[in-house]
Amino acid sequence: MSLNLFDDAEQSRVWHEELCPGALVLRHFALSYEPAIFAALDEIAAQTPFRHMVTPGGFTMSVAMTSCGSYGWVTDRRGYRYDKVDPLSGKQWPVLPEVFRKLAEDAAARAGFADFAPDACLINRYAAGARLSLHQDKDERDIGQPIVSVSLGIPAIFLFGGACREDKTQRIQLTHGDVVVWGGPARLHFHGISPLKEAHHPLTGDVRINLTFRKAT
Ligand code: MD3
Ligand code: FE
Repeated sequence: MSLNLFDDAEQSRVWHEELCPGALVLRHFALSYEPAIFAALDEIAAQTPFRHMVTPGGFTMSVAMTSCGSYGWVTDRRGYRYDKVDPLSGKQWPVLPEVFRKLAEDAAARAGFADFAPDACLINRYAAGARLSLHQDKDERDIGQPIVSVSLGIPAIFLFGGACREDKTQRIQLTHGDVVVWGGPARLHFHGISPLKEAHHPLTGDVRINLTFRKAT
């Protein structure tokens, strides 16, 4: 399904694609928030740098990560969890920038989640070759709340499976400015990112940045 919206000039190039019930792609939705997003990202990375975390199984992730908001997502040999403290600095994560909150809430509202109130934003950075293997996001307390993801920079092939790991996966290209709202029946679907191909984007250089907004607690 695809339809055009002409509600205001800046959002006039946004269109919707439903991947399955509960998974709505808002193409170009983040473009009107762009300058403020990049200013905020630079400030966050200066306070809490991107780092390659280690999984409980002992593998170093190819994706570099950081967080902002009341909670950050961390993994180490002890397991995966949301934590109020950045293990690198020993301090709280940077506050969720206003533009991030607005973008996440506006996108969720577009998809029918009028009272989404994210308390965590995981920021993933992919260089060429980086990937994220098939997984579910189920560390959040209330899976009735959606996750909002924002893609920036070079494109990625997103793998979108079903409720079981064995279910067949759709491959969807996510490009700069695309926002996806994942809720309802899609909330616990398996998903991942294929190894990124080398590319260049004027705003991010040779990387892809993905923001995922969550209600962790
Ligand atoms: C589908 N990130 O951080 S965003 C993650 O592009 C993650 O960095 C990917 O998977 C990335 O956990 C994919 C798309 C996404 C995020 C959360 C989902 C898809 C989802 C939760 C449920 C179903
Ligand atoms: Fe995920």
